[in-house]
Amino acid sequence: MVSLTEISELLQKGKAKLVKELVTQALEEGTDPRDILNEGLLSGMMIVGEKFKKNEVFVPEVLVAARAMNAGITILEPKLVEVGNEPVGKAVIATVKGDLHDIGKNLVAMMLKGAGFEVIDLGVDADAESLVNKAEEVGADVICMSALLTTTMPNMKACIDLLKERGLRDKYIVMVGGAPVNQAFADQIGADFYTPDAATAATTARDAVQAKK
Ligand code: B1M
Repeated sequence: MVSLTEISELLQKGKAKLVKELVTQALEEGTDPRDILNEGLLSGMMIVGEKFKKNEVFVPEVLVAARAMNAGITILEPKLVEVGNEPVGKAVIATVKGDLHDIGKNLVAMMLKGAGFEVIDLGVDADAESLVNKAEEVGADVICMSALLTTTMPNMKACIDLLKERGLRDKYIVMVGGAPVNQAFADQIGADFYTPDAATAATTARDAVQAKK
């Protein structure tokens, strides 16, 4: 039986190939994919984050751990995504301008797909213009923004301000999240929803779109 602690430890060491192998094996053994995600991958990344904060590891180590995390997520994705029959709506998602962290954003995108959304992912470092323009172009229902840096959080407000400026604010459900973001900040910038994790983001988005229709 694959130990989830071992997956976490291999992720911390950046062993992408082994993480991939053990995640595959754990799935074959019938381990719940959500447990592999939470107790294996995410718990490993949390430890890396703590060490990064204390200067016990540096950017290169964090990068290889992030690669191992993505390798594991690629294997888990089909199991985590159970797309419903009816398309729920369209969501445009990005990590905001100046911010290159994409692991959490990718998880939110994956869970949104699982909740039945068509997801248009603008990647990282997306400015307000590109988010609003893309939402208009595709006829999105939801705009989802992720930020991991306190310095990039204000760029979420820039997007909401641009929507207001163009008279489009009420057209979209605006959702924000990421480690430094909280409900108070979401209220302050006028976002519709803050959610602490990817799974809650997806169910909240689905409920909000259905309530608006
Ligand atoms: Co960076 N980094 N990083 N980093 N990094 C943090 C965020 C930091 C907290 C580390 C620390 O000091 N402890 C710190 C920020 C401090 C601050 O702003 N207060 C930091 C820093 C300082 C930096 C650099 C400035 C370092 C440097 O260069 N000196 C630099 C900035 C680069 C840039 O963006 N311009 C940098 C770079 C990097 C790497 C490139 C090395 C790498 C990113 C790789 C990648 O993403 N492809 C990296 C990583 C991996 C981290 C940590 C260790 C892990 C982040 C992560 O992926 N977590 C992070 C420490 C930490 O957060 N504890 C850290 C796992 C992920 C699943 O969680 O993204 O929070 P998260 O997503 C969660 C929820 O937040 C939520 O769902 C997910 C869970 O289900 N969520 C949403 C996310 N988005 C959502 C949107 C929603 C709803 C929920 O609605 C729309």
